[in-house]
Amino acid sequence: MKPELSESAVAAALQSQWIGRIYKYFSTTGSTNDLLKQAVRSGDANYPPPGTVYLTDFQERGRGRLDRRWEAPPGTSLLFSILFRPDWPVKQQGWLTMLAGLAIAEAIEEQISQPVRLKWPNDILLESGGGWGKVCGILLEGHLPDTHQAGYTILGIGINVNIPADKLPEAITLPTSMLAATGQPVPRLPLLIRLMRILEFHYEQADQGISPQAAWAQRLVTLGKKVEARPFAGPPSLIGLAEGTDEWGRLLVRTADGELHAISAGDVTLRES
Ligand code: BT5
Repeated sequence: MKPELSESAVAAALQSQWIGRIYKYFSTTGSTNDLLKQAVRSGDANYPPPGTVYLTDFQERGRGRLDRRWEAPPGTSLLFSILFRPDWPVKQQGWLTMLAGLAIAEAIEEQISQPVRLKWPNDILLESGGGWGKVCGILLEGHLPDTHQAGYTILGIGINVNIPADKLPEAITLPTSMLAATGQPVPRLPLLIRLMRILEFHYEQADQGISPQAAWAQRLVTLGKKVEARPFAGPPSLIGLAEGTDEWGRLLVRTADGELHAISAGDVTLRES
């Protein structure tokens, strides 16, 4: 039987101009980010082109940030990576995290009519059993241009679409899936097609210098809350009020001594008191 997300099925339904024009499906792989990175490293500045998508139905070594694991039973999720070659200033690369979160939130909302929120910096959340659960994570990996290679950024997306509640993986942040949150299985092809289209729109806006920050920040559950932030670089951990984000997507946390800290990468947990 032809897989639901086969190359011909995606080509026939495609709504986007350049994201997904080149699309490869793998029934199993290690990690789609690794596979696409290999293709980029063995290609040149023009190939594979921006918008190339590699998608799989199962990852043996799916990764989160800091080499954490990303786990999903076969055929239940959207697990894919997209290549970008933004010629943006380095600081603006943070816009990719924001526009990806925004696009994923909008695409999920379209399919299930349930509000989607974001947790700084890269979690996409759905209401599930009285709390916000992580339905999707994103992993951005990149390389700045140098004498040997053109710059690129790979956006890895893992969306828990039809993982049954009792098959959700062990996780730091409460995990959920679209199925677990709504009680209904969700067809994956329309979600993928719409997501590629919406992502393309937001990327083109950013390419024209229009910032995704305001729309992104509006969806953050993190703002106005007392948080514990563990930056990947810098101080080990700080507790304070998440006051806002800056134009590059850094989280601004005010500690009890009145100092404002800007965190560009890390983990955040909400504190009750
Ligand atoms: C992420 O990292 O959330 C990024 C996940 C990116 C996955 C995609 S799938 C396609 C592409 N290819 C890859 O190899 N990766 C990308 P982070 O914020 O560090 O969260 C990782 C943590 O999430 C883990 O340590 C677990 O606690 C938890 N986790 C693992 N699998 C999960 C799942 N399916 N749903 C919710 N949480 C999960």
